[in-house]
Amino acid sequence: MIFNEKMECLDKKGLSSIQSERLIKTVDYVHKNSKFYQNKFASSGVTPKNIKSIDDIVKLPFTIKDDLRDNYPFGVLSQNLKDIREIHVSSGTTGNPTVVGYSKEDIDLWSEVVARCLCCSGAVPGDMIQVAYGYGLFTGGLGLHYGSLKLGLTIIPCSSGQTKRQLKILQDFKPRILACTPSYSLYMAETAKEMGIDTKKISWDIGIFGAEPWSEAMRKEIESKWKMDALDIYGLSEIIGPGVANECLQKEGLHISSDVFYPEVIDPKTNKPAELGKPGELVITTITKLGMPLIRYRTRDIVTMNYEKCRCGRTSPRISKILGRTDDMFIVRGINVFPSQIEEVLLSIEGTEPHYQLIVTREHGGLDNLEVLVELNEKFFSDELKQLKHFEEKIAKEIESILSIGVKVRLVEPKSIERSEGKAKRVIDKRAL
Ligand code: DLL
Repeated sequence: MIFNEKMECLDKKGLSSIQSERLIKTVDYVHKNSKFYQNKFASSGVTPKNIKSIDDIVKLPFTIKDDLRDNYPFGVLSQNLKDIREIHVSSGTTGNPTVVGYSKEDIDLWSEVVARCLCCSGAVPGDMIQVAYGYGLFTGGLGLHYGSLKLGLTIIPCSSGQTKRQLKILQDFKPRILACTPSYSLYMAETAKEMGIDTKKISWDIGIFGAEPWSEAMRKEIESKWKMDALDIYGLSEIIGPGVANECLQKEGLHISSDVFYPEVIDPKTNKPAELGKPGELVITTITKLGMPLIRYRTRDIVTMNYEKCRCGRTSPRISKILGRTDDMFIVRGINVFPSQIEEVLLSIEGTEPHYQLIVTREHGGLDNLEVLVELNEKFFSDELKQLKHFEEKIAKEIESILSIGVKVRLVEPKSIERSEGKAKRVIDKRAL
């Protein structure tokens, strides 16, 4: 089933005309309503008059994550706070998180695009879905929830965690769809095995997995463990949350709702369009949002783009799976982590040196662990073992309060972390993603 055939199967000319009309309207709108964009346009010498069609988008300046952080909390909104109905946040590089505000119309849009994604994955009205993405400030839980309501699914809003309870619900309620991070689905498989559940005989037919990178190899593993179709869903809080793009059952790229999220792929070194089919950074402009529209937002995610019509009948362009990042952000248990966030904590604690390394591993069962190796300075290193333990716990607590995930801190001898003459290697990711 195609949720919005009119928009998802447009011919090139029809799509481009809608995109042009919507871009012109959005540029005009943000120019009238957002001080942030008035200033940005003025400093790059563009006015709404310069934008006559979607092809003129390249004349517009980029928006970056730091813009959101620098204007924390509400400086990028295009509407009064009283017209904002919901607020979500995701991690910033340091200090302030990134805040996103949704108007009533934006929540409707979110519901629509996630409903499209659910249909892409093979969901039909009346199906039961177990939503095991976190509910709360993270966009995963509520995004899948709104889309499921729109499509007419029966929702079990489990949120993440409490794995044994999730598995009991699975056995008793028999949902057809699971939505969570791909790594959590593997962790659930491991727990199910321990509980003696035959994972090949359960009711899930479809898994809607995203919020972190995962490979074809991982797809195969999940599909063989759970005997389901594992589909990829992509999104980011700044744009809307989940619902930006989703694979259809052909599994040949993720359909992006480009009538509402206009995609460009650029070479991050030159900031010019990447050659068609070549990997580059995905840049997205929201062309129908009202609360916090973003112009040419640099996602930092690397993809390739495919404009060919898909065998499923949709003409909406497809992005590849996310191939990497142009920055150093990595994702642990669905939580975005920037090394700079951890560095900031370390620098605020007396006794540590700004030499650290982050080691990410995946347990056999699919659970990710983050270990933080920190150099102590000479003075503190002579302290008693008991005191050092206490110190490790203190650092771990501080980091956990910023990241909201448990980490293991290990203090190491002064000068034991390898020095680099160039870019320091902060993250050692040992997961086979
Ligand atoms: O992760 C939104 C989401 C929730 C997407 C549930 C899918 C399912 P953020 O927390 O803002 O939002 O993180 C956004 O996560 O820029 C990517 O780097 C990464 N990411 C999201 N989906 C995928 C995916 C949500 N399917 C950042 N594959 C993005 C790889 C993904 N990376």
